[in-house]
Amino acid sequence: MPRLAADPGPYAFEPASTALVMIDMQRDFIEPGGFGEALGNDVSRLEACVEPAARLLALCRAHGIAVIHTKEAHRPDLADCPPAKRLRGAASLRIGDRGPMGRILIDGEPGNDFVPACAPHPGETVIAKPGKGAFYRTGLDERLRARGITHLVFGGVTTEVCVQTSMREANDRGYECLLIDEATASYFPAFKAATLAMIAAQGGIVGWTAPLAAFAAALA
Ligand code: TIU
Repeated sequence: MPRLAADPGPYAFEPASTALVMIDMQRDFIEPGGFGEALGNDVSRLEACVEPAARLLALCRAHGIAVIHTKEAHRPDLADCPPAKRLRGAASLRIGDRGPMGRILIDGEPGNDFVPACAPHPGETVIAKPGKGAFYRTGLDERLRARGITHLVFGGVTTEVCVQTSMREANDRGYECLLIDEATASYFPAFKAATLAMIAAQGGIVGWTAPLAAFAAALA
Protein backbone atom coordinates (compact mmCIF):
# COMPACT_ATOMS: atom_id res chain seq x y z
CA MET A 1 0.00 0.00 0.00
CA PRO A 2 1.45 3.43 -0.94
CA ARG A 3 2.51 5.38 2.14
CA LEU A 4 3.93 8.87 2.39
CA ALA A 5 5.45 11.22 4.90
CA ALA A 6 2.70 13.72 5.67
CA ASP A 7 1.74 16.12 8.44
CA PRO A 8 0.93 15.08 11.17
CA GLY A 9 2.24 11.58 10.30
CA PRO A 10 2.28 8.83 7.66
CA TYR A 11 -0.69 8.68 5.24
CA ALA A 12 -1.41 5.30 3.59
CA PHE A 13 -3.92 4.72 0.81
CA GLU A 14 -4.99 2.15 -1.78
CA PRO A 15 -5.27 3.83 -5.20
CA ALA A 16 -8.35 1.72 -6.02
CA SER A 17 -10.27 3.14 -3.05
CA THR A 18 -8.92 6.69 -3.38
CA ALA A 19 -10.30 9.65 -5.35
CA LEU A 20 -8.76 12.99 -6.18
CA VAL A 21 -11.21 15.82 -5.54
CA MET A 22 -10.03 18.85 -7.48
CA ILE A 23 -11.94 21.83 -6.18
CA ASP A 24 -13.15 24.68 -8.42
CA MET A 25 -10.17 25.20 -10.78
CA GLN A 26 -12.37 27.64 -12.69
CA ARG A 27 -11.70 30.78 -14.66
CA ASP A 28 -14.19 32.56 -12.34
CA PHE A 29 -11.64 32.31 -9.52
CA ILE A 30 -8.28 32.19 -11.32
CA GLU A 31 -8.59 34.64 -14.22
CA PRO A 32 -9.32 38.40 -14.22
CA GLY A 33 -12.94 39.36 -14.87
CA GLY A 34 -14.58 36.59 -12.84
CA PHE A 35 -16.15 36.11 -9.43
CA GLY A 36 -12.86 36.23 -7.50
CA GLU A 37 -11.84 39.57 -8.91
CA ALA A 38 -15.37 40.97 -8.51
CA LEU A 39 -15.04 40.28 -4.78
CA GLY A 40 -11.95 42.52 -4.73
CA ASN A 41 -9.28 39.82 -4.78
CA ASP A 42 -5.88 39.74 -6.51
CA VAL A 43 -6.47 36.67 -8.67
CA SER A 44 -2.79 36.40 -9.67
CA ARG A 45 -2.25 34.84 -6.23
CA LEU A 46 -3.90 31.62 -7.48
CA GLU A 47 -1.75 31.20 -10.59
CA ALA A 48 1.03 29.35 -8.73
CA CYS A 49 -1.17 26.35 -8.00
CA VAL A 50 -2.37 25.71 -11.58
CA GLU A 51 0.68 23.81 -12.83
CA PRO A 52 1.05 21.69 -9.64
CA ALA A 53 -2.69 20.94 -9.74
CA ALA A 54 -2.30 19.81 -13.36
CA ARG A 55 0.61 17.58 -12.30
CA LEU A 56 -1.48 16.12 -9.48
CA LEU A 57 -4.27 15.36 -11.96
CA ALA A 58 -1.80 13.66 -14.33
CA LEU A 59 -0.32 11.62 -11.51
CA CYS A 60 -3.71 10.35 -10.36
CA ARG A 61 -4.79 9.55 -13.94
CA ALA A 62 -1.57 7.57 -14.48
CA HIS A 63 -2.14 5.48 -11.35
CA GLY A 64 -5.83 4.70 -11.73
CA ILE A 65 -7.00 7.03 -8.98
CA ALA A 66 -10.54 8.27 -9.69
CA VAL A 67 -10.65 11.96 -10.59
CA ILE A 68 -13.52 14.21 -9.54
CA HIS A 69 -13.73 17.88 -10.46
CA THR A 70 -16.01 20.30 -8.68
CA LYS A 71 -17.20 23.66 -9.91
CA GLU A 72 -19.01 26.36 -7.96
CA ALA A 73 -21.92 27.09 -10.26
CA HIS A 74 -25.48 28.38 -10.09
CA ARG A 75 -28.44 27.79 -12.33
CA PRO A 76 -29.16 30.61 -14.81
CA ASP A 77 -32.40 31.41 -12.95
CA LEU A 78 -30.45 31.63 -9.63
CA ALA A 79 -33.01 29.31 -7.98
CA ASP A 80 -30.12 27.60 -6.17
CA CYS A 81 -28.46 30.83 -5.00
CA PRO A 82 -29.59 32.09 -1.60
CA PRO A 83 -30.09 35.90 -1.61
CA ALA A 84 -27.69 36.05 1.35
CA LYS A 85 -24.93 34.69 -0.89
CA ARG A 86 -25.70 36.99 -3.80
CA LEU A 87 -26.07 40.17 -1.75
CA ARG A 88 -23.20 39.73 0.72
CA GLY A 89 -20.40 42.30 0.58
CA ALA A 90 -19.65 45.08 -1.88
CA ALA A 91 -18.84 43.11 -5.02
CA SER A 92 -18.34 45.07 -8.25
CA LEU A 93 -20.33 42.35 -10.05
CA ARG A 94 -22.70 39.97 -8.27
CA ILE A 95 -23.55 36.35 -9.02
CA GLY A 96 -25.63 36.32 -12.22
CA ASP A 97 -24.43 39.73 -13.44
CA ARG A 98 -22.82 39.88 -16.87
CA GLY A 99 -19.03 40.33 -16.86
CA PRO A 100 -16.26 40.02 -19.45
CA MET A 101 -16.39 36.19 -19.24
CA GLY A 102 -20.18 35.93 -19.25
CA ARG A 103 -22.56 35.81 -16.30
CA ILE A 104 -20.68 35.57 -12.99
CA LEU A 105 -20.67 32.07 -11.43
CA ILE A 106 -23.41 30.76 -13.72
CA ASP A 107 -23.16 27.19 -15.02
CA GLY A 108 -22.33 27.03 -18.71
CA GLU A 109 -20.84 30.54 -18.99
CA PRO A 110 -17.24 30.86 -20.29
CA GLY A 111 -15.94 32.18 -16.96
CA ASN A 112 -17.49 29.33 -15.05
CA ASP A 113 -15.53 26.73 -17.01
CA PHE A 114 -12.28 25.13 -15.86
CA VAL A 115 -8.89 26.64 -16.66
CA PRO A 116 -7.53 24.66 -19.64
CA ALA A 117 -4.62 23.07 -17.72
CA CYS A 118 -7.05 21.48 -15.26
CA ALA A 119 -9.94 20.66 -17.59
CA PRO A 120 -11.67 17.32 -17.01
CA HIS A 121 -10.82 14.40 -19.26
CA PRO A 122 -13.61 12.34 -20.85
CA GLY A 123 -15.15 9.99 -18.30
CA GLU A 124 -14.15 12.02 -15.23
CA THR A 125 -16.85 13.08 -12.81
CA VAL A 126 -17.78 16.76 -12.72
CA ILE A 127 -19.83 17.96 -9.75
CA ALA A 128 -21.58 21.33 -9.94
CA LYS A 129 -22.08 22.66 -6.44
CA PRO A 130 -24.16 25.63 -5.30
CA GLY A 131 -22.26 26.07 -2.04
CA LYS A 132 -18.70 26.20 -0.84
CA GLY A 133 -18.70 22.56 0.28
CA ALA A 134 -18.57 19.75 -2.30
CA PHE A 135 -21.06 17.62 -0.32
CA TYR A 136 -23.84 20.22 -0.01
CA ARG A 137 -26.70 19.36 -2.40
CA THR A 138 -24.51 17.39 -4.81
CA GLY A 139 -24.92 13.66 -4.13
CA LEU A 140 -21.12 13.37 -3.96
CA ASP A 141 -21.13 11.18 -0.83
CA GLU A 142 -23.45 8.64 -2.44
CA ARG A 143 -21.33 8.52 -5.61
CA LEU A 144 -18.14 7.97 -3.63
CA ARG A 145 -19.68 5.24 -1.48
CA ALA A 146 -21.04 3.47 -4.56
CA ARG A 147 -17.47 3.29 -5.87
CA GLY A 148 -16.01 2.08 -2.56
CA ILE A 149 -13.95 5.23 -2.06
CA THR A 150 -12.59 5.68 1.47
CA HIS A 151 -9.67 8.08 0.92
CA LEU A 152 -9.78 11.55 -0.68
CA VAL A 153 -6.87 13.61 -1.97
CA PHE A 154 -7.64 17.32 -2.34
CA GLY A 155 -6.32 20.19 -4.43
CA GLY A 156 -7.87 23.34 -5.86
CA VAL A 157 -9.02 26.79 -4.85
CA THR A 158 -9.40 28.55 -2.58
CA THR A 159 -7.67 26.81 0.30
CA GLU A 160 -9.62 28.26 3.22
CA VAL A 161 -12.98 28.57 1.48
CA CYS A 162 -14.13 25.75 -0.82
CA VAL A 163 -11.21 23.38 -0.24
CA GLN A 164 -11.33 23.52 3.54
CA THR A 165 -15.13 23.45 3.67
CA SER A 166 -15.18 20.35 1.43
CA MET A 167 -12.43 18.65 3.39
CA ARG A 168 -14.26 19.22 6.67
CA GLU A 169 -17.48 17.88 5.17
CA ALA A 170 -15.57 14.80 3.95
CA ASN A 171 -13.91 14.30 7.33
CA ASP A 172 -17.28 14.33 9.08
CA ARG A 173 -18.47 11.65 6.65
CA GLY A 174 -15.56 9.37 7.56
CA TYR A 175 -13.19 9.88 4.64
CA GLU A 176 -9.42 9.91 5.23
CA CYS A 177 -8.40 13.22 3.65
CA LEU A 178 -5.06 14.49 2.34
CA LEU A 179 -4.46 18.04 1.03
CA ILE A 180 -1.57 18.57 -1.39
CA ASP A 181 0.26 21.79 -0.49
CA GLU A 182 1.35 23.18 -3.88
CA ALA A 183 -1.91 22.16 -5.59
CA THR A 184 -3.98 24.62 -3.57
CA ALA A 185 -3.88 28.41 -3.22
CA SER A 186 -5.63 31.32 -1.57
CA TYR A 187 -5.98 35.02 -2.33
CA PHE A 188 -4.54 35.36 1.20
CA PRO A 189 -1.24 33.45 1.63
CA ALA A 190 -1.52 33.67 5.41
CA PHE A 191 -4.93 31.96 5.26
CA LYS A 192 -3.47 29.11 3.18
CA ALA A 193 -0.70 28.60 5.74
CA ALA A 194 -3.17 28.72 8.62
CA THR A 195 -5.49 26.25 6.88
CA LEU A 196 -2.73 23.70 6.31
CA ALA A 197 -1.68 24.07 9.94
CA MET A 198 -5.21 23.71 11.36
CA ILE A 199 -6.01 20.65 9.22
CA ALA A 200 -3.05 18.70 10.60
CA ALA A 201 -3.18 20.07 14.16
CA GLN A 202 -4.44 17.98 17.08
CA GLY A 203 -3.23 14.74 15.50
CA GLY A 204 -4.93 15.43 12.16
CA ILE A 205 -8.26 16.78 13.37
CA VAL A 206 -9.37 17.29 9.74
CA GLY A 207 -6.78 15.17 7.93
CA TRP A 208 -3.26 15.26 6.52
CA THR A 209 -1.21 17.65 4.39
CA ALA A 210 1.81 16.81 2.24
CA PRO A 211 3.96 18.20 -0.56
CA LEU A 212 3.25 17.00 -4.09
CA ALA A 213 6.68 15.32 -4.26
CA ALA A 214 5.84 13.10 -1.29
CA PHE A 215 2.59 11.97 -2.93
CA ALA A 216 4.42 11.31 -6.22
CA ALA A 217 7.16 9.34 -4.46
CA ALA A 218 4.59 7.13 -2.75
CA LEU A 219 3.15 6.17 -6.15
CA ALA A 220 6.52 5.66 -7.89
N1 TIU B 1 -13.94 33.71 -2.38
C1 TIU B 1 -13.20 32.61 -2.24
O1 TIU B 1 -12.07 32.66 -1.71
N2 TIU B 1 -13.65 31.42 -2.71
C2 TIU B 1 -14.88 31.14 -3.21
O2 TIU B 1 -15.80 31.97 -3.23
N3 TIU B 1 -15.08 29.89 -3.73
C3 TIU B 1 -14.10 28.88 -3.73
O3 TIU B 1 -13.24 28.84 -2.86
N4 TIU B 1 -14.12 28.00 -4.73
